[in-house]
Amino acid sequence: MKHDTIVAISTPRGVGGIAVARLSGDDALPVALRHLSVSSLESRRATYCRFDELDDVVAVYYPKGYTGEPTIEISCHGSYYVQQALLQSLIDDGARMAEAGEFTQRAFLNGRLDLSQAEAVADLIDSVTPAQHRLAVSQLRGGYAQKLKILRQQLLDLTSLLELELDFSQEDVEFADRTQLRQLLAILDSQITALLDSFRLGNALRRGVPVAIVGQPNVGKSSLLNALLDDDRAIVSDIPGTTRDTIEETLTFGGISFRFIDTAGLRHSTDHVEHLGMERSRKAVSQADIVLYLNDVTKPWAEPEIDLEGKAVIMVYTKADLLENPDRDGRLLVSTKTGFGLNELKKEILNQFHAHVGNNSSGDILLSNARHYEALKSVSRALDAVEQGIEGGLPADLVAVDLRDALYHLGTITGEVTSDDILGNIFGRFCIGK
Ligand SMILES: Nc1nc2c(ncn2[C@@H]2O[C@H](COP(=O)(O)OP(=O)(O)OP(=O)(O)O)[C@@H](O)[C@H]2O)c(=O)[nH]1
Ligand SMILES: [Mg+2]
Repeated sequence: MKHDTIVAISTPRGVGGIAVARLSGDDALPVALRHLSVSSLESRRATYCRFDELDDVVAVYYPKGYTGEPTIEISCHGSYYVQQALLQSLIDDGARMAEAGEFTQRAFLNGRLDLSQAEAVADLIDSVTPAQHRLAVSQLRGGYAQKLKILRQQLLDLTSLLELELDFSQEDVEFADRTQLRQLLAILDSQITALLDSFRLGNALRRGVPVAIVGQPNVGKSSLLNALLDDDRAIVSDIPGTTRDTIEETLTFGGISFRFIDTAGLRHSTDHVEHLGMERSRKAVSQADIVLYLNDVTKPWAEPEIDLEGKAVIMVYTKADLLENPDRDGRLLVSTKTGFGLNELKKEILNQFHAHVGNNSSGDILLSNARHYEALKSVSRALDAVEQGIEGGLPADLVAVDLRDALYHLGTITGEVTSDDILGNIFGRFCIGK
């Protein structure tokens, strides 16, 4: 198959000291050489030369680059004009503008990366915190792919055990070795369950740990969000019921991203819109890992009228500046007016994160991608059907159908099985030049 030659600027949009244009495809070298002031490029060596009359550049030729195809990277001065003119010259000469994610898609199609690794490239590019970076790197470099490979091998072992059985089915033998089948199933099941369980942490690290701020109206929820962000993000007023909709903002501390969700105050109200808001508050709590339950320290304690089952709850007493004698009495006191207690609150949030969300049974390997999570759930369902089939004495060929189903879903993670829809969805999210 011949690969047409694609080109894009791979550095961020805008003006910079330098910009890098990437050219990939079968004709990448001849196309580039027509514009460079040298007659050849040594492989993997930086060559200082001129690009037409446009700019002094540094060109590097990779016979098999990131995409697995001949690739040229040209570093030019990062002016808007130089970038555009350089691109245009290469396009006029037969290269085509790359689509979003097309370099990485080619790397996948040419077998340089599996699909989960290609997705990790996107995560790596997007990573902001050390935790996100660690997740992406571990998914990119092996550990994760290795784990999936082992699962796949175990599934294949199961299949061949079953097929052995199929071969003998005319002779009406029982499953050759049911205990072995069951053992393998149990091992697979526990590994998949551990991975599925790790998604809570993986997803929290990747997307930010959801922290809901709840409490009665006027206790200072929106003020707390603003104080944490150091920004006037949410409307604050002394009118109870100010916040109607949930407001979400991300803040990073202790190497972890937290998604703070300010919610509508909880109270009995006949106002329709306020009711809708409180519905959203409940939903925010149900999806949160950590809940900050706020109470105005000058008011009597109000029992939370919301289901906090299974959540890490931090009781926070607000408006500490209004206390004449700020006696902590073991309570977590904060004031958004003076900033009192905010650092302590952050520390407590980190503690709760490590105690309740940050523990993980599947070792270093975390599931952080929602697509993989759904696929693994399907694998798990198919394996349940296999188990039931075996227990129920179903013929081996019917059990094999469920087993193939499990293999299919596992294959969608790494890309042994793909559809254009899946690929379009994944690579469409990249930006151009990646
Ligand atoms: N003295 C003092 N007042 C505060 C503090 N935090 C908030 N307030 C005041 O309390 C009132 C309510 O604050 P909000 O942040 O809007 O309260 P809320 O919990 O978001 O209220 P709803 O959105 O109505 O549920 C405002 O008048 C704030 O100025 C504080 O730390 N000290
Ligand atoms: Mg509010």
